[in-house]
Amino acid sequence: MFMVNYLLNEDEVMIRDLARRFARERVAPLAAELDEKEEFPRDLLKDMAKSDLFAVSMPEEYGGTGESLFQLCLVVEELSWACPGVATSYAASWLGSAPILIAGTPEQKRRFLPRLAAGEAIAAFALTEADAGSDAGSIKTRAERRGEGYVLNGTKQWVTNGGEAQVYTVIAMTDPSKGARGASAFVVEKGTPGFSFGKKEKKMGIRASATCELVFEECFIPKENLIGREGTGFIIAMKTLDKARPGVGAQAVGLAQGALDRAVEYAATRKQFGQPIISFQAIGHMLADMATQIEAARALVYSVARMIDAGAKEYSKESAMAKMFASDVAMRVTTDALQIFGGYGYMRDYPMEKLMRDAKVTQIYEGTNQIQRNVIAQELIRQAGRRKE
Ligand code: COS
Repeated sequence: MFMVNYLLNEDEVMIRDLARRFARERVAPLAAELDEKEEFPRDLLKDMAKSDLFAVSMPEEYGGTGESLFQLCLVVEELSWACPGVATSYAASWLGSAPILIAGTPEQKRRFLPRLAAGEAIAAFALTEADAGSDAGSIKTRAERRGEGYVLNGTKQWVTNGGEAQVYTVIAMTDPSKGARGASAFVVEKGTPGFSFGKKEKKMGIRASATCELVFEECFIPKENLIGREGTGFIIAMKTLDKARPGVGAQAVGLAQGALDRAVEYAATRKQFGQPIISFQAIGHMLADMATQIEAARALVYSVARMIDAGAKEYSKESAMAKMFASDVAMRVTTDALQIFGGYGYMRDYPMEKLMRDAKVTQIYEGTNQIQRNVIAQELIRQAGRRKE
């Protein structure tokens, strides 16, 4: 695969190559079967843990390779080339860990991060509810102060890694009268009395990932499991999403690259009218547009991840751009790649229809692309206001 040179350092090349080898040798051969059976890739994740992939973007003092969102994006991109569902299960564990990384106390970090960095446990992030998707501030799950802790009641929906994860970061209302400012973040461990799992969703794509309801019924959580201060849960959730969205961008880039590579290979070998279809300008131009869009998306995702790693204080806008742009590219590229495969592309024996199904969710989850545009527009308005002052 030829790529623009992104000046990766030695560690980054090593991690990318490790993830690439794992993705192509171990994940790719299983992708169709995991999709067909809607099976969670437990064994693959265990082997990823053995290869230290869960240590990526975790602090060194807790067994990680250092906090680098850029490296996480490289791994997610490579896994997505092979199977976006497997990549989702992997990336969602980092998403679930992010509230602890962002706002956890040293004690909470000591308790949870070593297990997560070693891949002995995986994490999940629970914000969305049946009536609170884009409008995340209107969640109803309640965390009521009682004795030395809180009692959780409510249901979370569409939680990636739900049922499979051991560690859950959950956003719940401690003071519903305050709206978004009345939310708080908690860590809840699997097995806590009063915490159970509802229905496992049947999805259109990323079917190798588990998506499940979380049910809290009089679930007591010790106060040591409150992340940050009471009332900061919504902000922690938004900061988590700001950091995680470039990862969705990386997923979109990886899966789009996977679709392009397969389409080029197909177009170079498939003959019609006595010649490989790649020699027809109609196909060549489609491939050229696909390759260019992917490179533009990759450049944006990488530069936003680098910007965050470099310590930028404000990056909601750029993070939303990376997620939105790359996922829109992925949808277009997979649609065109399927078109190049023609009738074969529509058949489930070929990988195109799966990649197109997998691409769709990247425009929806971690904030729909309409919400990303809102975030970007609001920031533009804010910046214009600042310039006037
Ligand atoms: N970082 C820090 N603070 C943020 C923030 C961010 N990225 N986004 C919002 N806030 C703060 C606001 O500054 C505001 O604080 P004050 O109450 O002190 O003014 C508060 O949070 C509420 O923000 P806002 O008024 O913009 O919230 P809305 O109710 O309009 O909700 C959100 C808009 C942010 C929820 C919406 O744009 C969004 O992102 N929805 C998608 C949610 C999502 O991604 N869900 C996926 C679930 S996880 S897979």
